[in-house]
Amino acid sequence: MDKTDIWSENMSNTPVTAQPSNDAHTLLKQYGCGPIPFSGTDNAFYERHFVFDKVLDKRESTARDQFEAFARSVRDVLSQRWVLTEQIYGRQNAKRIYYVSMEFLIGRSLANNVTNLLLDPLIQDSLKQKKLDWIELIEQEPDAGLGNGGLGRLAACFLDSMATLQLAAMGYGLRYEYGIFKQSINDGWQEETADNWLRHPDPWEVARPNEAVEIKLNCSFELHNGVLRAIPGRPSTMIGIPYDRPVVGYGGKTVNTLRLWAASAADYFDFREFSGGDFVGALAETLTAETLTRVLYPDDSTSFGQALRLVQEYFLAACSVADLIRRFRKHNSDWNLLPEKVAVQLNDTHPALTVPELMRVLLDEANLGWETAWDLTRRTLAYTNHTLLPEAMEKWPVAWFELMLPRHLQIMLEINQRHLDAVRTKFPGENERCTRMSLLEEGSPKKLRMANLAIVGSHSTNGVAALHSQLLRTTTLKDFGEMFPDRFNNKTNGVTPRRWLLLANPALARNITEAIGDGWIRDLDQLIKLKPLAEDCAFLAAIRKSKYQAKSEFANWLLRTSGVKLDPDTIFDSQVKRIHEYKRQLLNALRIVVLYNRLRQNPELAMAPRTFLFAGKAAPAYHFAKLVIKFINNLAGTIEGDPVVRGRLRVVFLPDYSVSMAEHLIPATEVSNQISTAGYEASGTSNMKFMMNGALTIGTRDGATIEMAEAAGEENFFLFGLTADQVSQNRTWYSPRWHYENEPETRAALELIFSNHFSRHEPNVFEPFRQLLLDKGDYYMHLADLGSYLAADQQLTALYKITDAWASKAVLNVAHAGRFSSDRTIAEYAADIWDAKPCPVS
Ligand code: 26V
Repeated sequence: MDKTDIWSENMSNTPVTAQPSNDAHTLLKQYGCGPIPFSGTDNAFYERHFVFDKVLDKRESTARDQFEAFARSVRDVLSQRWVLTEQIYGRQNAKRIYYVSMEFLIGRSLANNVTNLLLDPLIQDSLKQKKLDWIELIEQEPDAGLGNGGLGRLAACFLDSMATLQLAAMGYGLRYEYGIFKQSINDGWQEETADNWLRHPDPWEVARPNEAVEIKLNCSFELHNGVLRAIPGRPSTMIGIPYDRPVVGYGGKTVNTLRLWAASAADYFDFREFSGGDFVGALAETLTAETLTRVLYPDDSTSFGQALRLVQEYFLAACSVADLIRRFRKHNSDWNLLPEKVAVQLNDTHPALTVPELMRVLLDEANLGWETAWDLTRRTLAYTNHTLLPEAMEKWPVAWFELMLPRHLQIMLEINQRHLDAVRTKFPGENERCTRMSLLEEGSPKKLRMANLAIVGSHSTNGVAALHSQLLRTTTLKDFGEMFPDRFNNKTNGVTPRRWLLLANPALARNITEAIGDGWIRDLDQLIKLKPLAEDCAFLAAIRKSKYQAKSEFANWLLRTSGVKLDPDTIFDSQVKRIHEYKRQLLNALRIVVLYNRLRQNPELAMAPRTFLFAGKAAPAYHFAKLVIKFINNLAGTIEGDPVVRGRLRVVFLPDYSVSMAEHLIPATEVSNQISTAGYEASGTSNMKFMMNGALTIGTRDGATIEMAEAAGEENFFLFGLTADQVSQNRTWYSPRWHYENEPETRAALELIFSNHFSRHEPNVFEPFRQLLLDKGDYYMHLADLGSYLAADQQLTALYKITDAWASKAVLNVAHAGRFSSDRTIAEYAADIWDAKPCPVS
């Protein structure tokens, strides 16, 4: 990529104040906030919210009231920029980018918005004046968990980068009343409870009932003995109400919008019907629509095909298409301009019904012919794939479309017919190819394949790291790669350095800024200037000090929030992510069992004291993943109870992993575990966050970890294990039993587990591990990689003893992390897929 137009334009585009100004009035004036003081008098920004929003005496306020007042005053500061941003986009008739995603894992917004508005100095003054505790204030805000994991957090990082790069972009998602479940641990087992994150009014969101849209389904629903049943042939309507949240670009110039749709049928209560006695039908309609956006589906690996999830997906697609078309029509009368003025990025196949929905609007509402509608649709839409796991590929029963969306089914069947004609023309006589490429999967029930729909209905299909994109094109989607070679491309993921470095790790951020200035915040490639400092003893000492500070702060936070005490003089070694077989938390646990065995056998053995940190949620129905959580907790308990190893090895499972927890844990981590079976982790993004926070990675050659090691030099990584090629070749002859029989440490670790050493009171609870690892062929090849994992681990702990050598590698990792900024990723999407230029708001 040439560094794209975006980059150069962006660089000349200074923020509201190039440097955070200490002069509060000047800064506020630049946000159009006139002479109102931020705090002080009763009429000040902060104080007036108690009186005028809450009708409350400030002295009677709770911590939550104070958070709301504070957040509302920050919102006041950004509001005029927010209005102006949309005005300028309209005035310029800018090309709009729409990022459509079922998930946005936003986390907390207060500190992030303050940072991006450059309000930090002002806020610190004001807090001092008011004797408010910043930490307590920001912890009042619920962590907006509207996502499962990587895919949802990526969407949130992208919003930050799109606003920072001044793109006329908007996110579309669903306003789930309940986000990802809260996880607690009971007797080692995961338990789930509802995440009622909207219990209190959310100070960021703005409801816009005036911009509500109507969505029609060809069936209704009724409640029958507590079960929701579809009634065919009786159409119903849902209302989508937009709730907007500000997305502040760094520097505070651009304030974009994340628009989340809430379903409602309240306005559609048909009282005539109601009084006529058919109140069950009317009630059921209300119930369905209002339940529709009630909860996020917490499964990120299996498409277990719940009808309600399909309706959620359609609802997102239909609301978003209606909204973006309305905005397009406001400034353009010629439908042919659609691809020039609108780019829609589909975050996985979850919003893939955007394809037939846009077709429907162009055919039935704009009255365009098929060829024109198809051409406009394809040139407007683009699709990102985030996984190769076959079980995560979405397929929906044709019968459900017959029932709910017959017009969409008709359109999809027509798309399929024309698509298969084209396949037959290009590959005459290849019937099997046609069967594989069809949007329809034969069988009972007959299903529609959403990935095929998204590829055929768009002009771009991208993977999220080089290896993943290559595997997509050459294996999983090989037929499509051959049919449409120009459509396939790679966009390696990135993460926003504002949240993940500047905000999360102030000590390291300060080190960096003191050494190279603050240009890195908007141009992360500037971190390369740190490279020569990897040899500078004073700088290495400063880096060690900031890491120790982050470790201590994390330990304090953990003690305060959960009572768990950590020793910052041990190595902090982390694996935090969704719990999944392919991510191999079990492999990590086996490594720890081996180390534990070594110490039990030889208590005199010199071994650096270590703290192994785990966090992550398992899908509620994923029994094996839940058993892994149980094992980690039992392992933690057994080690803690064993006087020989206590204080030398420590295992901690931190319940309820969230964006906020990651912001504390990642800066404190020294060793990042990225140990998926090669070929299965599409990209990974926590790997990048750890790297830019100066952790060293122990990992497999998978996803973006490969590119990270390439950037920093493999000598600065601890890579081990089978490559993706070897994994696919070894599939046929791999024998986990061979490892069990020939590797004494592997065998001893497994024997210890099977002897109930970690389950004295729950005999045989871990027997499924025997079946998985030994009897059923160990699909994810844990045993194949355990030996080399241990060898890499040995090298790593040896290096740790040489403090300068370790710090030097940490600096080299940070210095080469520039490429993993989501600014770079977004600049590539803008240049290669969206053809979008910045639209500065000035
Ligand atoms: C999958 C499914 C399957 C159907 C049911 C609902 C549902 C919900 C979420 C998902 C997400 C699976 C895909 C995913 O999260 N992929 C992750 O995307 C990250 C961002 O690109 C990437 O870094 C991770 O490697 C990849 O696993």
